[in-house]
Amino acid sequence: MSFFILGELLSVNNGPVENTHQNNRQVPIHGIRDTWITKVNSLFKSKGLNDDMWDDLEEALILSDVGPSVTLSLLDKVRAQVRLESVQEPNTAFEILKAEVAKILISGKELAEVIKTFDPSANRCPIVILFVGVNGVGKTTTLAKMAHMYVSSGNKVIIGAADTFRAAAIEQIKTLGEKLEVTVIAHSEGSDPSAVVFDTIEAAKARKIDVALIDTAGRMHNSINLMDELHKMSRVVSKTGLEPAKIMLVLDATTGQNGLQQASSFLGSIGCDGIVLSKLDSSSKGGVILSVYSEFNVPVLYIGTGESLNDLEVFSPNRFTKDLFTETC
Ligand SMILES: Nc1nc2c(ncn2[C@@H]2O[C@H](COP(=O)(O)OP(=O)(O)OP(=O)(O)O)[C@@H](O)[C@H]2O)c(=O)[nH]1
Ligand SMILES: [Mg+2]
Repeated sequence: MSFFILGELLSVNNGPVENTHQNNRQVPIHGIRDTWITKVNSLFKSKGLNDDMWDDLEEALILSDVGPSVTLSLLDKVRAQVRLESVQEPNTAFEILKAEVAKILISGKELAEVIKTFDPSANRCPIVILFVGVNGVGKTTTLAKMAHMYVSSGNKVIIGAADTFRAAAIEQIKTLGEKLEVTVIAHSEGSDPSAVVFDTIEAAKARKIDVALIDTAGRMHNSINLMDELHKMSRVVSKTGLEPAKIMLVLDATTGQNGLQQASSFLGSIGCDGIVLSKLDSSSKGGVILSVYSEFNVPVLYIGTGESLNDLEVFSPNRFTKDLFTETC
């Protein structure tokens, strides 16, 4: 059986706009070879189309983080079509499932259009991006990866250390800034994060910077004060006369459905312009991408595939779907 290697599938050129931010590495991702779709494929092959198989399929999808509601809706559609067309062949049923998976992934907002809004050459600069999410999901690491990506494509970048909650966060981002040779605007621990945002934007305007990346403290979606603080940071950007800040929600792929719950609350409170799914290299459950697509009307723009600066890839649903199908046959 050929294996579906997510990292390789997603690191492929997907058109001129995405290419601006693309690194073209082919990354062998360890630990996620045996993904949900390979399990599903072998279920079809080994069991045939009996009740037992449909039950196992439901379980396999849920355990793979596809999520209960997406799983049930997918299976309803596949079974209805299998009945309608009197399908007997497991392979044909598998094809129907794959077609339904494809519909979910390509029904999201037009990715190229959204990616364009993050492209300095197509927008009024500086573009300001706030990285938000719960504690430890990979916000700061993702910010550094994106800084690296922007710098590598010839853009001028500045970083705002608006996680003033703990001193270690300020040191962490300063160290990354030194490594990237990017200026970091920082205040002291405990200071007002909105003031950091303001100073970062002033510096960005004065220095004709293309992109200002703002690191924010991890926060639980249900903390009203902390969510208000995010709103305030976002308002500061609008008041400076720039385009509204782009909210980049970082989601940890290893937290599966819990992460999705948190994300949905973030979206309900502050909204977001794009999602980065971090730590996909540590997750054997690629199915979470389906849940993100079908539950939120916000696209996954990037995926995190490791801890180093190069480990960020543009997520390409078309490519993902196409290769998913060919690799599992
Ligand atoms: N394997 C892997 N690890 C990652 C990835 N992204 C981030 N990490 C690791 O996750 C841990 C937390 O990353 P941070 O970037 O500090 O997370 P954060 O959201 O800024 O954390 P707080 O500021 O404390 O809320 C670090 O050990 C990172 O190296 C990824 O894509 N893959
Ligand atoms: Mg952080």
